[in-house]
Amino acid sequence: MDVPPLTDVHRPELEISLWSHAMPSLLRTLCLTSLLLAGCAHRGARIPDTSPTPLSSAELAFIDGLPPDAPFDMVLDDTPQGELSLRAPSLALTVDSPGLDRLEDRMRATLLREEGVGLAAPQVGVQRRVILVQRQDRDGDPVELYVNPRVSWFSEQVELGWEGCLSVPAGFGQVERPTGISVQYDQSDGQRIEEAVEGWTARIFQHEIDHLDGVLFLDRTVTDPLLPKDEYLAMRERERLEAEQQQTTDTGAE
Ligand code: NI
Repeated sequence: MDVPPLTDVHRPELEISLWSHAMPSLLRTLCLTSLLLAGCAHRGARIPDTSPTPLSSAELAFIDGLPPDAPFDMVLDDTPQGELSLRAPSLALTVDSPGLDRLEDRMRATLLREEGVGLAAPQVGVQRRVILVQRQDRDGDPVELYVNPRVSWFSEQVELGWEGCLSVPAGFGQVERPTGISVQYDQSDGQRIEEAVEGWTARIFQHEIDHLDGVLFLDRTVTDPLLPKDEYLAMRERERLEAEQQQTTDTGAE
């Protein structure tokens, strides 16, 4: 997730491309459309519910193609790879899979370079249910890795908020999302735990977990057309200055 001013196979790719070639385009479109509609209609839907498997030799070769401190290339939505990787559901991963540590290192290097607050593995070409989330609700805003995350509960209360995406260069848009969630994920010791998350961090979790089901914020935004990045940054800067001025006025009135 990209919000700079707010602090701000079994190789899946091969399977998908085989699937893509083998299937007539109309049928393919219908399948993708159904996946997207399913993703939109049921916020908590996980598609598909696969058993976790370790990274394949082809996935490991891709991850180990560069050193652990080397960022991945981002998969962008307006490219042929983006249309497949970003729109396909990702597979569950075993938490003790060889290579997960290198995947994490390279994803962290990517998030750092992109100055984002969250990243999902399919955004770097790895079709697995793995995300990074900056926990702005914790001291020091640590970036943490989550394996097989799933939202198990959504609050009825919702709010609009601006979102961007490292895979969507077109711009930013407002998305209505529940303000609180419960998220389940697998810990490294194999335990599956559930945690309540609120506010901005809950929004990041929802955005990243959407990626694992092939859903982009574009599917949920009420902003049409998107606000280009330079205009978005200018708007946030204006808001910041206005808030500062208001604070000065308030202080002067005391
Ligand atoms: Ni994103």
